[in-house]
Amino acid sequence: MISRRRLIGGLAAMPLLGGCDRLGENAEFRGLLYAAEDAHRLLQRTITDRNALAREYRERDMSPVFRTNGTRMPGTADYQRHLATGFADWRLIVDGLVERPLALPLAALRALPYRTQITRHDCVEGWSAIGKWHGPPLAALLGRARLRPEARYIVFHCADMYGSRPYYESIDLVDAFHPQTILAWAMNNRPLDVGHGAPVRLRVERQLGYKHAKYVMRVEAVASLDRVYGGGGGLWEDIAGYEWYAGI
Ligand SMILES: Nc1nc2c(c(=O)[nH]1)N[C@H]1C(S)=C(S)[C@@H](COP(=O)(O)O)O[C@H]1N2
Ligand SMILES: [Mo]
Repeated sequence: MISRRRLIGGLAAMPLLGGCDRLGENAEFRGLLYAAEDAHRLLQRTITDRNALAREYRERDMSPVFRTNGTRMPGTADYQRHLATGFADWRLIVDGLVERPLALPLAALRALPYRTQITRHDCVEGWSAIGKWHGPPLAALLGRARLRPEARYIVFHCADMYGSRPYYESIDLVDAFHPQTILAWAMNNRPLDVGHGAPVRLRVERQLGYKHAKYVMRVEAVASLDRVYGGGGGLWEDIAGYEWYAGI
C-alpha cells in the first residue's frame, strides 16, 4: 500500500519548491497532497468493497430445491475409494507456500470452529439458490498452516475431471481471508452430499458459482498462477474464457 506518511515525509525533506517557505502555501505541494489523499481514499474504498459481506438470509428464505451443477459424481478411482470408505482415510492437504503443511482428516476439519451462513448461490448459467452452509473459515486453516510472505493466491485442487483436465479454482488473499470464505462440510444442516461436493467444498460468497470448488482435496498457496495448469486460475478460465475474478 502507498504510505502517505512516507510520501509527505519525503516531500517535507525536499528543498522547498518555488522559494516558498510555508509548505501549505505551496500550490504544487498541495496538489500532490490532494492527489495522494484521493488515491488513498480510492484504495480504501476498493478494499472496503472487497471485504464487504455478502447478504445473509433467513431460514425461511432457503430454497426448497438447491440444484446441483457441473460434476455430480467424480468418476476417479481415488474418489470412488474414498466414497466407499466414508472418507475414513481422506485428508485435506494444505501445502505450497506455507510454513507448516497440513493433512487434516475429515473429523479434524469438522472439529474446528465453524461459521454458519445462509447465502445465495448465483450460477452464470442463469439460476440461483439460497442454502445454508457450515464450515471453518479458510482463514483459520491458512492461519494454522502459516502462509509464507510470498504467497499471493490460494488454489483449490478438486477430485473431479472434466475430460482429461482436473477441476480447479483459485482466489486471491482478500477473498481467502474474507470472513464468509469457508470450507463447507455441511449444507442445510446435513453433511455435504456427493452432488454438492462431499466431503468439502469452497464457499466464496462474493463470487459466482464456478469459483465455489466442490470436492476439494488440496489447498495450495502459490505466488503466481502462471504455472498452475493452464495459467488462467481455474478450469473454466483456462478452457472457456470465464473471468478469473467473478465478483458479485
Ligand atoms: N469440483 C467442481 N466444482 C464445481 C463445479 C464442478 O463441476 N466441479 N461446478 C461449479 C459450478 S459451475 C457451480 S454453479 C457450482 C454448483 O454447485 P452445486 O452443485 O452445489 O449447486 O459448483 C461449482 N464448483
Ligand atoms: Mo455455475
